[in-house]
Amino acid sequence: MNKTIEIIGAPSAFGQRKLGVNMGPDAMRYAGLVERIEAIGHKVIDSGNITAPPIDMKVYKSEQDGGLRNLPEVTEFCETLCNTVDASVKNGNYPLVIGGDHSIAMGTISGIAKHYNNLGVIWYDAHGDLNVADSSPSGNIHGMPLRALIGDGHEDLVNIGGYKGKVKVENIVLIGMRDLDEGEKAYIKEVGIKTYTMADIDRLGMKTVIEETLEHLAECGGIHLSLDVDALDPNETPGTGTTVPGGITYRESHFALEMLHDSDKVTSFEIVEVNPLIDINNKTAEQAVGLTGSFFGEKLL
Ligand code: 6HN
Ligand code: MN
Ligand code: MN
Ligand code: MN
Repeated sequence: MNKTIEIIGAPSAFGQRKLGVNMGPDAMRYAGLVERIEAIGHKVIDSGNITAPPIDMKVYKSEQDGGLRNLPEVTEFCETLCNTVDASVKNGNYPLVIGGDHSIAMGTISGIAKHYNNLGVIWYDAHGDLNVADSSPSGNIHGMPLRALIGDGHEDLVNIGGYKGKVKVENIVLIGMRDLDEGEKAYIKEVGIKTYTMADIDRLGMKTVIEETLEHLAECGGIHLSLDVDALDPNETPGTGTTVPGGITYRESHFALEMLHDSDKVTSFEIVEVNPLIDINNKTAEQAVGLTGSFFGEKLL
């Protein structure tokens, strides 16, 4: 079924320390994002990039132990993104949010969750992004969005969109995990989040992982896919700020997204952490576009 897909560029670099990830949305456009989706037969509305507060380079580059780096900027950015995504769903469009660092998920999902009973979230990432300020090794807010969406963390982050508790732990599936901080490991065990580590993917294969994921989220009123490109192996996919060796292959990721497309269960999509300034010839953005094509139903024959 053809959709009207609204592309919302979310050029945030506030959630981490490497500038360039704010150029991710345009890198994906230059790699042919709009044309690729239109060629499948969908209608595309490119709504451009949402306006980011200015980057204060002195603050951005300053050393800081722990805490919450760029908290006011992250909050302001996510509030704007939340409103944009909310309007997109209200208008009957299919939101495709392109980042930007992963802190933007707090804006995206806050805008989406109120439209569904029990929103499911697939978090395709090397990391859990389940820190709070006290468990964070970096103070980088892109390591915290999923936990804030559940309802833990700084009040400003937890209340983005004017309400708290956007996602329930039982409606989350983590895929691709291979770098979890101690506090994140303890939290996952404590609350029992469904998790597929790289070892699980090796053992079960991606087909079973995606089948079980959809089974786990079968009662959810909608499903959001949050895809951090660092889930993929950095040998193939180098243009991202927090690479971890031993990742998911590009081919396996295509397969996962083809399966999710065929299920017709995923109701919104965001792809994050593409950083063209640390990439090789924009290949990470090109892969992100290729994966997006699979997700929206591209077929060879
Ligand atoms: N991401 N767990 C580490 C931290 O600093 O909290 C890494 C987070 C990476 C976040 O990739 O979206
Ligand atoms: Mn992430
Ligand atoms: Mn990550
Ligand atoms: Mn780590």
